[in-house]
Amino acid sequence: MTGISLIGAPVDSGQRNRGCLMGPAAYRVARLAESLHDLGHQVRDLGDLVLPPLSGATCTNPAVDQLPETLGWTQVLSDSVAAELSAGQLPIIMGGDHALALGSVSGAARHAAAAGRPLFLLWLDAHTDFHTPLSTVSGNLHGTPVAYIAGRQDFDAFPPFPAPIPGERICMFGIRSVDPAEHAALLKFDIAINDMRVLDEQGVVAPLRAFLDKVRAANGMLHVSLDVDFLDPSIAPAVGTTVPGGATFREAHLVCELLHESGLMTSLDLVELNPFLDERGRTAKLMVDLVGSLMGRKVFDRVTRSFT
Ligand code: 4U7
Ligand code: MN
Ligand code: MN
Ligand code: MN
Repeated sequence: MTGISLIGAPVDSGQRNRGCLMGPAAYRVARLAESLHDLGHQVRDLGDLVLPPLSGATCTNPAVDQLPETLGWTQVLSDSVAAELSAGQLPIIMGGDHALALGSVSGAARHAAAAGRPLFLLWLDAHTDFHTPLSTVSGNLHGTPVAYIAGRQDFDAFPPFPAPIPGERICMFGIRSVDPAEHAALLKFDIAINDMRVLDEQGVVAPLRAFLDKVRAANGMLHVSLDVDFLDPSIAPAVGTTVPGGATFREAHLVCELLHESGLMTSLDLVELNPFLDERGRTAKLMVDLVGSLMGRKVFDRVTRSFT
């Protein structure tokens, strides 16, 4: 039994394709809390975070969109995630676009530093999200969190990232869209980038086990950030930035099942769900199903249940 805190983060400032703010409501409609409760967990829904008053922050890159909003979300998310971790809870952030990870991972990093444990990051995404506010061409800040987390420069408007995560502690899965500026920057970091080619050749098990072994050996904390576009758009259409060739239903469940068996995950982001683009709730339902696998549901239970 795990004490889980659901944190609603209606963040829509990281990109221009509006609708992610409806994500937390969609997870509630798809019965995320109830499904976790049925798995035997103690679940608290903390409701939705509220955007604080905005600063007048600006950026020298004129493309950057909604910087003050994203700064506000970063602050409240960091505080909320750090507080839940300190209270011994497993925070699950119901997003919201991926800009929310600027805050959620910052909160996890603050807590890990205070607890004297190293923080590891598993990034499940089609994209590397390794832009800085100065390198982004689209200006969409949902493409920047990993650069912030890894301690890259040029995040002048943001609070310095507490205890940046060294590349060796970051692992990506599902990558199939990297911009030239991200690619150039990634060459200087030792991040394990398991792109779709790696998953085609090796499957998910070997590379994931290798990473989880490192987390376990270091007695690390593990933040998992799950972007809907990690999944193939044919099974998860409710996302603004679809990229063909993503993880299949079984690959995604297997990742979640292995994570559950490891017992290592200490916080989780669910990001980029845009319910406005969904088909009869199927993406929201799939995400709730995947969280079920992450939190202990076995395929056998699913089979049994469909016969009762
Ligand atoms: B997401 C992109 F150009 N790299 O910077 C950009 F391809 O959180 C996409 O992973 C960013 O969905 C995608 O806008 C951010 C683009
Ligand atoms: Mn992302
Ligand atoms: Mn993405
Ligand atoms: Mn996206």
